Amino acid sequence: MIFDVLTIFPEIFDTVLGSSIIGRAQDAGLLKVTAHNIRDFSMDKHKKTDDSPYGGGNGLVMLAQPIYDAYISIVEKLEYKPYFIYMSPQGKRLDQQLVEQLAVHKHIIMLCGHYEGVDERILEEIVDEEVSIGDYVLTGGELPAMVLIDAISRTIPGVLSNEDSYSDESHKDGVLEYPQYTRPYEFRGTKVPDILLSGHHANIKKWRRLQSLKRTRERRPDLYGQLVLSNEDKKLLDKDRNDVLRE
Ligand code: 4H3
Repeated sequence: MIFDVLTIFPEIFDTVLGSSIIGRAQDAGLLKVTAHNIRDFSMDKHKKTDDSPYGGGNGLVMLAQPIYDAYISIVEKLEYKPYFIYMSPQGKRLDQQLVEQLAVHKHIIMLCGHYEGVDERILEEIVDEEVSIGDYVLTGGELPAMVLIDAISRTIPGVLSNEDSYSDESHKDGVLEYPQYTRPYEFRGTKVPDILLSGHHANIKKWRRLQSLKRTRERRPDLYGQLVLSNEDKKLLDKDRNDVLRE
């Protein structure tokens, strides 16, 4: 999968996306992230990338021309059209379902805005979709772009190791993850739940499923309301309720 990012701060992508799992995936050729400096495409003698808004008001608006030319420099070599995303608080809110939907594209170009935003004509001309990572405003689209690249990348087969594969984790099937423990057995007076030391894999699986369901019910009633509980799930929750009542 290919990600091209249009930004006035290309250097911040190297460290974040060059480290850890995403960095390893890039080395392995599973994905490639390239940050392009919009400033390189400015026609202005001062390499300007922004100007004051028509109609007046505070702040600056990013110029259409350098963004458009940066875009053309990427697509002119291609015989297909990459999917173009503008990171924006006005976009569709990102969740795991949207991540998976976007992961079908083999090539995504992302535009990171600054200041008061970008000239509307760029959005009309080349943007396929606006995506927001949440209902808050940031000073630039770079952090959202990195969030989106990370979230999409870890759904690509081979990016995560088999052990922590993408298949059984929070939000994948609408429930939160169960609690995890590692050594030592006792930490500041709290022991690891006995079931996890029992070696009984079927019971451990049931216990984890129950913890996931209870956690989701407690912390994310909105997600819990959307769940379709299996008969097995209902049995686990019923048994747990009876156990609690008996205590
Ligand atoms: C995305 C971008 C929040 C998000 C962003 C988000 C700066 C967009 C500029 C940039 C515009 C003005 N803030 N929630 N900020 O995903 O280009 O908003």
